[in-house]
Amino acid sequence: PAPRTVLLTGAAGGMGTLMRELLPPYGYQLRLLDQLPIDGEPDAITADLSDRDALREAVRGVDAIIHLAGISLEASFEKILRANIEGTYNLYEAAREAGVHRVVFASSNHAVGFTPRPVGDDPLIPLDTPRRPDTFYGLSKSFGEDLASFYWDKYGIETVAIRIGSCFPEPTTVRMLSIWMSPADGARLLHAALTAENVGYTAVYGSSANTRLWWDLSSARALGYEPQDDSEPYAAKLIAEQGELEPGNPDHENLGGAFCTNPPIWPR
Ligand code: NAI
Ligand code: 15L
Repeated sequence: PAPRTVLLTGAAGGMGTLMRELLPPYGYQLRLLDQLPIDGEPDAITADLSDRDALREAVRGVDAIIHLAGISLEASFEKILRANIEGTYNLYEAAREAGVHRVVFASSNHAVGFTPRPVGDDPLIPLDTPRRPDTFYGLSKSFGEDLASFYWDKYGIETVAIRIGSCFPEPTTVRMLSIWMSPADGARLLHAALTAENVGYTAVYGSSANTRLWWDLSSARALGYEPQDDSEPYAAKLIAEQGELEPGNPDHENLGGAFCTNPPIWPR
């Protein structure tokens, strides 16, 4: 049967806030978790991913988990280790103990961020491109994908890992024109990832059907995802303000953009 009760981790964050509005119309009953309290949601669970008892409680009785919680940008290795690497492990362990069979994991383009972006007639970036994390953050998403694959092979917990591009109400950079996922398409993709049958471990790229798309959406479409949006209406204004992406500019050469060139935050 299709999942109904879904634990949404990271519910106080940018995407979590958008998905709290957009997912219930699909019929889901959301249980919310975040380290931060959520205004107007007294039943939300306020807990850190390091709190294994709280996670055990949070996953009890849910049909599936959407795992958005974690540090969503570059940070020190120690912080990433605790929130994203150990935190994701703690959540999968809780899922295993409780018999939750489906997780949707928010991976990121930054797991493969050092992949050169397509230029001109270059082919779209395929799903099986080698992992090339661009930050400790991207490294934690790469780990999360492997962790999810492991929990499928070893314990039969299914995961759809979504390498999300940029999920914000509007694209705000020229790079984002190629990887933008509108919030409405984000909800469509999460719904497809929750309801597709026999996904085992599946990774997909997550974006809208952008005119300037850089990657292959076929594995997402194979889940039943039919994107409805395209960033192109935003293109003229962003390009007028920021200029086109420049070949030879190291901030523009790779999928991960400036994540590839920012110095790592170290030590902190
Ligand atoms: P965000 O930073 O706005 O939200 C993340 C939420 O996780 C925050 O509310 C934060 O309090 C919570 N959190 C962080 N560490 C925690 C911990 N140790 N325990 C409990 N809660 C914790 O991020 P956003 O943009 O909403 O992204 C959601 C997820 O999707 C993240 O995992 C991010 O890495 C991933 N993602 C998002 C993209 C986007 O464009 N928004 C692109 C690619 C990936
Ligand atoms: C991400 O992984 C981040 O979580 C998000 O804040 C954006 O920076 C996005 O990637 C991006 O690459 O635009």
